[in-house]
Amino acid sequence: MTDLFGHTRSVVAPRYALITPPGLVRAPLPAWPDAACAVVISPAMGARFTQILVDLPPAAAARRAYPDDELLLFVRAGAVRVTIGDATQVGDADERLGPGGYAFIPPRRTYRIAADDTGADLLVFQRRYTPLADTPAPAPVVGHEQEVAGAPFMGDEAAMLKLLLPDAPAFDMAVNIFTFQPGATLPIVETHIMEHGLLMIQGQGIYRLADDWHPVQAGDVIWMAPYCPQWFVATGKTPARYIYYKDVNRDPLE
Ligand code: UGY
Ligand code: MN
Repeated sequence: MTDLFGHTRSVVAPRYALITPPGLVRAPLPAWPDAACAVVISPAMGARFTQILVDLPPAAAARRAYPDDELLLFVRAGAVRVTIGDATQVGDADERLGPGGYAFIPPRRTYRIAADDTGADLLVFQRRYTPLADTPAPAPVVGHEQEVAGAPFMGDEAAMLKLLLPDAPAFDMAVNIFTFQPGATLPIVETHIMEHGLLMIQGQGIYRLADDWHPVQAGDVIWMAPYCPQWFVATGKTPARYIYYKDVNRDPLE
């Protein structure tokens, strides 16, 4: 938006953060030793999950670093081969995923994520899984966002919502994709206990976060803490789309 020295649109506030691409600083992580990773949301900021942008070079691979963590990866560009388990458990998988492909890997499943010879840009949401009494941990999910049907959000055909994961008690995270036609809005200023991690994947708009209004565009990341008032309007002439994480299905005291 601007290349003025000393200026940034990024803001890290007590109840939200807006992180914009020009300020990203990347480094490898234990699970991604050959990748350039930008940890854009983390407990260091007050969040209870981690959101990472991973630039995985050609033929590089990732492995599990923390056995109790679950993760959802979404392919932004390039392609990866995702292998989960050894074909002996429900949901074990071995698939090539291009842009729009995604994989949910539950805790304690072995996996390997290997980039094609083109490399891959990934979005990863990761957190420690919260077990639920008498409920087995969820099985892996592998899919493509283009194959997921959207539904009007609170009856508005101009704001379509896709759920990438099953809405079932075993899952303690949801990852959804919103598509807003130009001028469409969230119908209310939401104020809720769930927190969000968000990546704008197309278009632009204005995000209300607490008492501030921020112009946002594709590539921007937003963290919203529990109870952070939030609202969005899509601006410009093309639809705006974002993918976001939400904690779900667990008692507030857990
Ligand atoms: O699922 C949600 O809470 C969603 N409507 N919030 C958001 O898009 N900021
Ligand atoms: Mn919300």
